[in-house]
Amino acid sequence: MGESQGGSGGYGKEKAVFMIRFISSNKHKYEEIKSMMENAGIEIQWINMKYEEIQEESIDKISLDSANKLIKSIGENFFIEDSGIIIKDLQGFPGPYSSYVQKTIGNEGILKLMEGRNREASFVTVVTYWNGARLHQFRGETNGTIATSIFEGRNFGYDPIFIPEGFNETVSLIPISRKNEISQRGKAIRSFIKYLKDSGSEAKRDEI
Ligand code: ITT
Repeated sequence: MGESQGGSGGYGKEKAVFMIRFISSNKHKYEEIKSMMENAGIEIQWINMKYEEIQEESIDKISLDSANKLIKSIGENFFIEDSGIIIKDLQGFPGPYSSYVQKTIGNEGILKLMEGRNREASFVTVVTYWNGARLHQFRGETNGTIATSIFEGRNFGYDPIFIPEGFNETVSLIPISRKNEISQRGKAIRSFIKYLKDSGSEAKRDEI
C-alpha cells in the first residue's frame, strides 16, 4: 500500500464524523474531493497509490474492474475515481486514455489535433465506492469546449484548455470552489455524499 495522509485539522461546515479511504495517485483529485467531503462532515484518508487499470472503452467498466481488484488488498471501505475528457469530433478520444495522453502529447498535442475541428467536449468522472459489502458507482459530467490556446493558471491536467458551458474562460482560471460547483467531479461527489447520507452509512463511525 502507498503513503496515506489523513484529513485531520480544521473541518468544514460540519464536524467530520465518518472516514473513508480514497485511493489515487493524483494530489489534485484528493484536494478537490477532500474539500467537498469535509464540508459535508466526511473525512477522507488519502492512500496515495497507483492501481491497475484495464484497457476498455467505458470509464465505468474500468473503474469497476479496478475497484474489484482493490477489495482484497484494501479490506475495508474505500473509493476510487476515474476521469476522462471526451472530444466529440475525435470520436471520444482521449476518454479512457486521458492520463496517458496528458503525459505524452499533452495539451499542446490536443490543440494540434483540434485544428479545423468542432471543439465540443465533455468531462466525465466516475466514483466507485466499496461499502464493505458491494460496489456503488456515481457519475458526473460537464459539457464544454476546447480552447484555442493554453491558459495557464491552476495547471491540473486538461483544465488549461477546457472551457465549461456557460463560462468564457478555462477551468484553470476559475477559483477552485467554483470549479467544484460545476465540475464533473463535483457532480459525482455530490451524488456520492447524498448516497452516504441517505443510506445512513456516514452514521456508522469507522475506526480511524
Ligand atoms: P488515479 O491514480 O486516481 O487513477 P490519474 O491521474 O491516473 O490518477 P485518471 O486516469 O482518472 O487519474 O485521470 C485522467 C487524467 O485526466 C489525469 O491524469 C488528469 O491529467 C486529467 N484530469 C482528471 N481530472 C481532471 C480535472 O478535474 N481537470 C483537468 N484534468 C483532469
